[in-house]
Amino acid sequence: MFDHAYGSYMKYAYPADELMPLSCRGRVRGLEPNRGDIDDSLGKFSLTLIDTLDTLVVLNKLDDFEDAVRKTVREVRLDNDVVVSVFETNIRVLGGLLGAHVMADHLRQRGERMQWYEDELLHMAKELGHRLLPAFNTTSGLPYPRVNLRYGVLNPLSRTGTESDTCTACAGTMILEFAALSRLSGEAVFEEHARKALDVLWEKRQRGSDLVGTVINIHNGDWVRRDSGVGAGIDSYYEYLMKAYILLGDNVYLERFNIHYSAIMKYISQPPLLLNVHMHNPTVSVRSWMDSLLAFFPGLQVLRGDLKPAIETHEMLYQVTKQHKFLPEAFTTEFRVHWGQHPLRPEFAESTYYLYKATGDPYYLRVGQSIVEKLNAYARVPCGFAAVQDVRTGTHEDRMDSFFLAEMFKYLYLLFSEKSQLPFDIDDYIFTTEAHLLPVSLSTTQPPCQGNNTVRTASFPQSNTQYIASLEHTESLVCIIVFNPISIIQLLQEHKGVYRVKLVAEVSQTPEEEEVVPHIVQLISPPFLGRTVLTAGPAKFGMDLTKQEHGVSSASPYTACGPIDNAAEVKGHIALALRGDCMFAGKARRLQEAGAIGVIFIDHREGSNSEETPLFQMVGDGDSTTDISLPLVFLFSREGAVLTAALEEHHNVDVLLLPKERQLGHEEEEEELRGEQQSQQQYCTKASENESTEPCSAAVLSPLDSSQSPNSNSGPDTNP
Ligand code: DMJ
Repeated sequence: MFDHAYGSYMKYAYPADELMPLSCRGRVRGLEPNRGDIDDSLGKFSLTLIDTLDTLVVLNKLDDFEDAVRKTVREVRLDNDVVVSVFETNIRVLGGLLGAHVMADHLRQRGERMQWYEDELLHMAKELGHRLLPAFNTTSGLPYPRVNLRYGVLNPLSRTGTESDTCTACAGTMILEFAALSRLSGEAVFEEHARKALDVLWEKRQRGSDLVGTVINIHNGDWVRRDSGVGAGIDSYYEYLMKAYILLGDNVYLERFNIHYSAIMKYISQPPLLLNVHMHNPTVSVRSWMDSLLAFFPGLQVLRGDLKPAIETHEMLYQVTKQHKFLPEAFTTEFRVHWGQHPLRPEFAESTYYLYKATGDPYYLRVGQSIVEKLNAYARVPCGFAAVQDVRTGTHEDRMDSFFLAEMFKYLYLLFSEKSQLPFDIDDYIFTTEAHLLPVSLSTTQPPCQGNNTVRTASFPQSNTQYIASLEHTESLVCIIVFNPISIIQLLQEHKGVYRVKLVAEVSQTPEEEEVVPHIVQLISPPFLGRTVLTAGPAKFGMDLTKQEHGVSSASPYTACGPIDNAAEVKGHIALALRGDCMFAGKARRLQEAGAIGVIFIDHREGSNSEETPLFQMVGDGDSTTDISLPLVFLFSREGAVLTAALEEHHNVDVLLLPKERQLGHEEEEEELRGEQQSQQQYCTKASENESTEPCSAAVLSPLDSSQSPNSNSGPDTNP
């Protein structure tokens, strides 16, 4: 089937953007009657070829892939004087180039193929990224819906730039491709713009319902259409929040997704239906029909781990396809056709694939089989596969959209294939909304050169001097990584050969050769009594840790990146502060000023823990840190959660911050323990006299003898 579709495109249509499968020729914009908005996908850049590249690898057609990449590099131009949709160009062409680059790079590294490849596709992706960037030149940061590939948006020759609105999905479906481009190319600007657009959409959500509308004004951020669903106009905005978290590992995206998801499940999902509601009055449905784009949603629910509603909605969609052969573009809640067109959309196959992978239920293979059979029976024509104009009559339309090759064949092929048959490990990748493959390893690639903390001086180890010197001649702005401490430094060229040095990020790793002395946070007040020991990372600055024993309380704001508003509470305590948003040293200074006597930093990455992630040493901000005299340690989030749970239950918890080797209660420290038992006993007695509600159990009297510590109040013990 794929050979028939792709072969027909290459034979009858290439280098045109799309195949016209009934006329057996290519669709060239301007030469065919204008179809309105859908023609905005056509940029005279051989759209279908680029959108298909990584499908060739998935289907193990590696010779074809190599040929197609050569063709793309040699023959495709991206500087055409044509107005294109920013959204479609991003997901299909930029995504296509990036997915293909990632695959080409993978094959090249395996050493068998693509040895001639020198990142040409990535260079093309970068060029295209720059051609899309003018769209972001709005006061809000939401992108214009269209750009002229050659003239941008504001140039009088561009024939665009007068629009005031865009769809939510159009503005909110940039982050995967733009972040991947930034991280692969080293140019931060793409990720920054895509992120900003997402920030605006988040800010503009309806605060009562946590839903977003379908169309938004790009200049003032006002909602233009306030109906809210998970299909047309919004769909991939939600998809990209979830997948941005997976691809980039940034919790902010997951938190936003989760808030939206709860709202969707509260108002929009009425299993098995997914209805559109008014964002301000979400208990009222705004229409009684659903659109076929929402068929992707069960797949997203699988990624979210919410199988039950995914299975129910998918089953509902399957019943609609049984009745009408394909999913009509729109169908009523009684499954009647509302709009009969079916442009060979892949969303139902996509959800079927996810459900099969999650459940292993062969039922989904039979669903896949029915999709294949219907395509062959009702869409296959001599020159490819033709869209269905109306599912009720079965008439065809002279179009075969590029997503048919990019997505439909990938999901169907993957549904029926074993992991071992693929030329790469599918679990290392995530699908974009156009099913292009991006490696999840990008999450550990730092976004290049963000932030703006300027340092006055920096010294570079001898070994790096040569590297810097060679960069001087090529770039006016470079990022380099300087070890010991690890920091990402940006060199800004002020005049030729003269650089200003800017420290832009601390990196949460320590070079292997530098040994990190493991530290601990040991909870010593009742009921913990030293048995709860949390592995912690040290800091390269602040107090050299000796035994400290203090209550813990949280800073507000919890990140400690702004003025501390609960200084009175923090004063005299060890403060808790969340990692992220600003430098460790800055947080420490603010908390020190507020009167804290120590800081425990807690990782902001959900699920991180000291068993799976190597400990690292926190580094300063490039300035002198001799003014910071507090003891400082770092906990991964799982260990941090133990501490915060303890605090929640007991309000004040005494802890020791100290190097692990000095952990209280080590066998070799029996003597010290006995002394400690004594003091705990005193503490307990004293507390009882004060009518404390803290339990004073056998464990208190014998805290280190596990046979005598059946105390159910003893709190979580992470060090049995
Ligand atoms: C694709 O281009 C993408 O999946 C997009 O997100 C919306 N749907 C079309 C295919 O239906």
